[in-house]
Amino acid sequence: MSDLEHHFEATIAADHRIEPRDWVPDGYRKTMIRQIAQHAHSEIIGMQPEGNWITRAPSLRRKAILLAKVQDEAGHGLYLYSAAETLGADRGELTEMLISGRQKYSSIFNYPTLTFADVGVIGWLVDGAAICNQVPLCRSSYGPYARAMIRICKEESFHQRQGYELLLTLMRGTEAQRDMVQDAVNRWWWPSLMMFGPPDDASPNTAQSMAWKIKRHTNDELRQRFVDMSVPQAEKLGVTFPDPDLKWNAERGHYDFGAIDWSELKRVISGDGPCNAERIENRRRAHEDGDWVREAAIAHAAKHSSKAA
Ligand code: FAQ
Repeated sequence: MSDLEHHFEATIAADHRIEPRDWVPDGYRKTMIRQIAQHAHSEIIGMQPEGNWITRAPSLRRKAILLAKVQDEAGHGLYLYSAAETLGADRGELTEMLISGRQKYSSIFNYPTLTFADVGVIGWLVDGAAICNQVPLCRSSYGPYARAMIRICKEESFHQRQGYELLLTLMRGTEAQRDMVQDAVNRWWWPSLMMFGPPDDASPNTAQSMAWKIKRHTNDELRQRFVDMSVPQAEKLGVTFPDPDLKWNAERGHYDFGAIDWSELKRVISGDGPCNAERIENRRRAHEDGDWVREAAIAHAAKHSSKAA
């Protein structure tokens, strides 16, 4: 084993952080870029479902909250692209890979937001699942990613609470508003469970990512944690999850839940979800519309550096 390899292995074994200056195996770099890029793309594409409701938020307060949340997501995306750049990735290339379908983003953002209750349910369940997945990533072995996660998780906690508070308000409203919340929960529950990825026995990356301490828990462990956390929150809210098999298992000390339709996750990841084409088309248009901004920024930087020289 070379000195460089030894340093890498020792850093992982000691639970220290790998930094951009450190040598890493190609596989580690590739996996880290894939995960960070997929995460960044998810934040950026994830602005669309809720962005859909900014102009129709029912009050100035709700609009201000939603605007702030969607702006936070843009910030998370940019922050994560910067982390990917520390591994040698090029931000422009990552965007190209996203809009040409060569890189993935989270399946969850391919579902439509049909009513304002969806905004609350995304905050509660989608941000809730994101936090469950991302808190352990604060201890991920790659320093810039782990540090990005600390700030991102703090903001996701605010997102989760605004969603839950929105739903509590709707549940105190009319019968029609309560029905709207239950309908949104019925549509988002299963896709939220799919956010954690395929089951462990069908997850090609988990074993290596756990060995490299990129991931700290398996997909199924985090999914179970999310279910256990969500059931009491649903009871407090007064809604049910659309799963007749969901019940407490005293022996395991966890909730049992029904079978997930993995064919749906496969379909949505491979581009055939309800909104995939629309999400990518919007992203492509926004990127092309932004061409002149990037050109102007480059021209400005060139002018600045030639003046300084
Ligand atoms: N959707 O072997 P595994 C947010 C892919 S939160 C799409 O298990 P891994 C906040 C996977 O990449 C959402 N693709 O993979 C927000 C792999 O692809 P490959 C984003 C999925 O990496 C809230 C293949 O399937 N969060 O944005 C999905 O070990 C509200 C095989 O899977 C993150 O990205 C999926 N659900 O584990 C924003 C967190 N699941 O190799 C706006 C960081 C799996 O074939 C509003 N990422 N795939 O190219 C992770 O923790 C991991 O990457 C997992 C997947 C757990 C997602």
